[in-house]
Amino acid sequence: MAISCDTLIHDVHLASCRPGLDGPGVIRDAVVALADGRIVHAGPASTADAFAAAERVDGAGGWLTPGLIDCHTHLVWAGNRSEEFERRLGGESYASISRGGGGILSTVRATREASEETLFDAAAARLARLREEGVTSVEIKSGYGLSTATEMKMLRVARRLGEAFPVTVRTTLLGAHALPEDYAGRADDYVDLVCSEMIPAACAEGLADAVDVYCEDIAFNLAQCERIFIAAQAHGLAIKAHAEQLSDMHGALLAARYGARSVDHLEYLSAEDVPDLAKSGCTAVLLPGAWYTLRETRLPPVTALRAAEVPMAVATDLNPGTSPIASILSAMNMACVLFGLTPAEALLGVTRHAAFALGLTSKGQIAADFDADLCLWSVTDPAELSYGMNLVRPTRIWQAGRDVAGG
Ligand code: DI6
Ligand code: FE
Repeated sequence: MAISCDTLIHDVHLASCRPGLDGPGVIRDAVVALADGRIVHAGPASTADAFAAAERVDGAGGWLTPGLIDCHTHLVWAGNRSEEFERRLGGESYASISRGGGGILSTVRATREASEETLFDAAAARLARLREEGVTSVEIKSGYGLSTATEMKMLRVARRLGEAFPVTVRTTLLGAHALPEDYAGRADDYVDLVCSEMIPAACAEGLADAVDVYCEDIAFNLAQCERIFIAAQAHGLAIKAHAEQLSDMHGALLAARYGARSVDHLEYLSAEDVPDLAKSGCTAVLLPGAWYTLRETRLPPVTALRAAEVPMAVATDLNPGTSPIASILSAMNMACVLFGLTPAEALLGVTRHAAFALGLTSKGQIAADFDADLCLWSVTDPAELSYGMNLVRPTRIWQAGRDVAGG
């Protein structure tokens, strides 16, 4: 008696991204069966006859990957920073522009003034770019409000994007992104606001899945970040941290000690901090777009992270200042070319490991009982996804078992 299913995808190879298999979990000459939004079977082509499918899809010898996951974006913002881009090309540093009231604070001014609708429309256009490349899950941070009202406005927009489009959205409160002008010289008072007002407000409306901080000498120090981690934990929210981007403050280690799901950037992470990071089970999120845009020179310790088997994720860090790059495939290419990841590691970085960074336990792999988030690629090798820039697009995209390639 054949097993009924909604969709059977045949004549494909799988980059399953499952643990314990070669590279990105290669399974050649396979079939995948989908039912009720889940993967019910992924196995050899010979098992196809066991299924009676409402729809059969001929993969034409192409490759199936899990739906791609962009686990670190700031894609809700108003205004743009092209003027700052020109100043940096002229030799000004990111840090000096920030200290002079530009950078994040210039986006904060524009975002506070923008309506929720204006923010939604601008963010929806950026999200569409990511979805065209096969992104089926995305993390979206606040952090350009730096006031409770505007931080909540940003998180509402992020939640609405997940309701309006076929994409899984995880939201992150990043109130501790920069010190707002109205709190100049009063960083501890502003951290009080983040802990006692922003986090409770986000929880009261169910707007945040995690809390993030910018642990950097131009942002918040270890003691301030620790207070925010304690407040996040008290409210049952996951923890993330922008750490060791521009200096080594050992912020990653502090976040890992508080059970952080991910620590992000890590250019200045010292090799001696890696063993404790590995023990914590935290995911290292690499953001080559910011490294490229800022023309950084200090590389994250990829060799040490690899040797310690710290899961490495790769994300766009899509934001108006340091990574105006709405392309997960370009981030994969830069992770290989600039940071020395292999194409297999880059693909795991936007699937299984990105799922770890967001606590998405049913995503990021092609295996029975995982969500039916999949991309079909007309390529001869999954390495083609990171091989170039703007060379490939998925020919089919399924999100929760629905074909969403068209929109
Ligand atoms: N690190 C970054 O690279 C971004 N935020 C952060 O904590 C910068 C965001 C911006 O410049 O708008
Ligand atoms: Fe970021």
